[in-house]
Amino acid sequence: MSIASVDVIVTSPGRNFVTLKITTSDGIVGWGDATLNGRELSVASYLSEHLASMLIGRDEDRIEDTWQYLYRGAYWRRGPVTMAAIAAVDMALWDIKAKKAGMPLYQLLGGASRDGVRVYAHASGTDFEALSNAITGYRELGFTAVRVQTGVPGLGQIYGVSAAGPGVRYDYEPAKRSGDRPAEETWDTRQYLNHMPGVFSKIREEFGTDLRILHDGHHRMSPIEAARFAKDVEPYDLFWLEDATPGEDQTALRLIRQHSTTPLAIGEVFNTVYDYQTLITERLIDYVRSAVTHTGGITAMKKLLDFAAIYGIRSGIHGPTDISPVGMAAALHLDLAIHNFGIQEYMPHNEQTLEVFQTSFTFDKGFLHPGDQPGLGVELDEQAAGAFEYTKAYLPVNRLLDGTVHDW
Ligand code: CS2
Ligand code: MG
Repeated sequence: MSIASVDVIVTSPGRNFVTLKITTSDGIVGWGDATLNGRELSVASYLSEHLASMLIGRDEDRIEDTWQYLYRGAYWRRGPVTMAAIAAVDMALWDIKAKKAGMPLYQLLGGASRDGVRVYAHASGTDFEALSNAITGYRELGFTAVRVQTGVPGLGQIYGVSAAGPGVRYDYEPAKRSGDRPAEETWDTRQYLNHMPGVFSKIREEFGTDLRILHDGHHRMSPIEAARFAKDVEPYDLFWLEDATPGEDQTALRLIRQHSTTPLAIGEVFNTVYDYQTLITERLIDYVRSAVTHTGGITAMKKLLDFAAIYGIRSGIHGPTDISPVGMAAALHLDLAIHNFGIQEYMPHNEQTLEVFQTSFTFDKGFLHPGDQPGLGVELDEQAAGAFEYTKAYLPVNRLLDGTVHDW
């Protein structure tokens, strides 16, 4: 058997997705997610223009060799575009291997280490009342963990808070179809630092101590601001503070660690284990945030999470709606199998997306399970996909009140 065809499918059921389809000479199909929010066509062309031809005729079972061939053979290694392309190939080959074995992928990764995968939902609100309603709604759905994002008085539309208004389940889509340039948002860290501790205090008062509360700083604080924030929120027992400061400046987290025991999560914008080397070996983080789709696939993520396990660091795989159901399924199979599982992000995809991607993972009382279909358990309906044409969309650009460009 060998790889007979490689196809790249770009579709936009509510938001843009790039999916790789690999078909073997025996007609077995594997799917891989290659979605990079705001830069989708770069990955689509990397796959169709540069990788597809070199995959034809390769033995689909040689997953590790293919990974090394694509990583080292590129010469220009690492980076979000390259690693998303390699991830899609890797996911599709693991999908094929598990289908050939007649097993769900997690069985090939060591079998289940738990009965289900604890997930967290995105609760947000422009003000506390809306936020409280959203948290209540998610708790009624059985969630035991929520990420909390809220408006900051005096600031307009900010990260993580749906412009569509409050609700238990809304489609917060950060990428905007804003024509030929990104939309712009404004930000003021000082108002944010002064506002948020009071929000967490009110949440603990209203919802008690058992609820796991997560918060995403989204790369916006300086190291000392992040150290202050992590210290200020310590009494509210966050499950994690995410992207407190731009994570590529790995040693900056030493300062946060000196001031607080608030657990830290970083890595959704990383794409190889090398982005984590200091963070993991110095135990500067508690959770690894990468998405399977952005970090070279299942082969690379398993190695990264096994490396993290040696240092007592757990998984917190990235799972927003800009990771497709294929990428989400890959995360769930890893989540079920690895020992050092932490938590899984879960933003439910909208109805249009689920018209295109037939999934088999299930939600029950705050936990997901990948299902026991052979492979990843997700199939793409190409006819349905053809009905949703790609539309350019950009993540916003963020500016401070004085106009200085800032991390979004
Ligand atoms: C966010 C992401 O889910 C998260 O933790 O940081 O939703 C991020 O904003 C998007 O993936 C950007 O495309
Ligand atoms: Mg995040």
